[in-house]
Amino acid sequence: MAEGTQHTDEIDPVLVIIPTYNERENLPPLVGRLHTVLPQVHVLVVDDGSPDGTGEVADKLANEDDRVHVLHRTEKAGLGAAYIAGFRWALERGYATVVEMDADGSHAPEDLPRLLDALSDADLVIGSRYVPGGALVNWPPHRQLLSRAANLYSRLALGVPVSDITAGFRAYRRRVLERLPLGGIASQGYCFQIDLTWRTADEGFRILEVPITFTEREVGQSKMSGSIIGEALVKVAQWGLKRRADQVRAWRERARA
Ligand SMILES: Nc1nc2c(ncn2[C@@H]2O[C@H](COP(=O)(O)OP(=O)(O)O)[C@@H](O)[C@H]2O)c(=O)[nH]1
Ligand SMILES: [Mg+2]
Repeated sequence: MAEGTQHTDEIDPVLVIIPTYNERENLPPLVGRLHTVLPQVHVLVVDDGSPDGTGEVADKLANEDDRVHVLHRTEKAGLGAAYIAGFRWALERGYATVVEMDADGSHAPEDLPRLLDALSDADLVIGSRYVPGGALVNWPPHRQLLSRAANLYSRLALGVPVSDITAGFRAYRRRVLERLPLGGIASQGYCFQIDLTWRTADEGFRILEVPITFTEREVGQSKMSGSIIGEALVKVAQWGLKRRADQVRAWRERARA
């Protein structure tokens, strides 16, 4: 553990960060479900100036409920940048646990208590579609194929033993976020999840996967795009090559010693 970090195993207080881009219909019912299951958790909506008015919907929720907060950003800058801004906000305010959750209902708040329970044995808990008990509902075959391929590619390139490395339903202990170089993480799209996973593993933190059921959104549109896939392909290859080179250097040094 890094010097100066808190040596605490407290899970509370918990902040759930929900990044939004055009999710005005999805957000209120989701926050309602979350607070039914876990009344004590706080929510931070990170909205990138959604043209559909999601930011105003979030402001209204925040005005009515002290547990809800909103971070307004001026332009659509990607999932990664939204989460980094949210992580900084959480660290500044002393949250012990920081949760990532999509706004579209794909991640069931009803699964969150199991993620938080698993944190007592871990620093990062990933809600996984690909461990026994995990499931996919209504996800089109081409998205399943893309997700499986991304996971296989990432595992081969990076050698990180995680079944669902792109998963976006996660709980981090604050000590992980304190240790990672948040200012140096440039991943914009969904490869942000891959990026944080290998960095967390490399720092020696314990990662656990718990099964979740991922349900495709019923309202609104996916923001997945060709440029998001392209960014992931290039970045994962770069990280993989660098990690392999580092390993070879370490072997050589050990052989020389
Ligand atoms: N703030 C912000 N949120 C985003 C951005 N891109 C996607 N999201 C949110 O990230 C979550 C996952 O996106 P989604 O489009 O459902 O991706 P999919 O589930 O992979 O199809 C949703 O809550 C989106 O609103 C972005 O550029 N900025
Ligand atoms: Mg989605």
